[in-house]
Amino acid sequence: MPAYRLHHFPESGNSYKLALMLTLCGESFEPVWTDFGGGITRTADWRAQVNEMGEIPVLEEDGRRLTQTAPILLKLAERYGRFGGAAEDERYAILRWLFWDNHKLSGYMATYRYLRTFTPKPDPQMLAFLRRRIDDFLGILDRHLQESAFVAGAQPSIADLSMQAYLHYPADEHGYDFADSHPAISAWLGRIAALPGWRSAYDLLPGQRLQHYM
Ligand SMILES: N[C@@H](CCC(=O)N[C@@H](CS)C(=O)NCC(=O)O)C(=O)O
Repeated sequence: MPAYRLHHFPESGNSYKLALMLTLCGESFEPVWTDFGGGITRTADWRAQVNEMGEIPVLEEDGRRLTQTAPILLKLAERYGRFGGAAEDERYAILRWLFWDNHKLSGYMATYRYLRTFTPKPDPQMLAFLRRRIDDFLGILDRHLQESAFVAGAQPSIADLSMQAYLHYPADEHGYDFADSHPAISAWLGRIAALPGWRSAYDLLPGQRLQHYM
């Protein structure tokens, strides 16, 4: 198997998606802490050297840089034969929820949590707009999980690993008490955390932490 290096920062749920997948597949990786808070991913140099899209995470496989968690998770699922779904219907469901997660759940939650908790003076109107959108997405997910143990069916998949990432962080960061507001999501997070080898982001991703303003 390749030697992995993961460019990350600990608060990055997107980085955590890959760290967790590798860990559950029994792999280790060299963590490369990135000064996201200091703005390095916005520099032309970093974009030229590391990721033209200006985003964390970046996963290096034997020096080859890969970006975008969804296709990376699909690639790892195929390589390790884990969390990729068995039947065609299940694989379709995984893709469907991965797209939804990237566009909606993770996309909005990452932005909301970052503004809310890790910036000194977030715009209240912006926070209210994002929160309304996330409330809708969480309602959709909670209803889905009332009927299904995992996102794409009875078995855990990379869609679960992707979608749980931003929701598993401490409640004081994202501002939701899921046990109270979304019991099916809360139970699902518990099922994922019970997977053998599961670890939290702050356990898996070392490095300097962002200032917490809340
Ligand atoms: N769809 C991307 C999202 C990556 C992403 O948005 N990463 C954040 C940090 S967790 C970032 O670098 N944001 C920079 C920006 O939006 O300008 C993925 O799945 O890898």
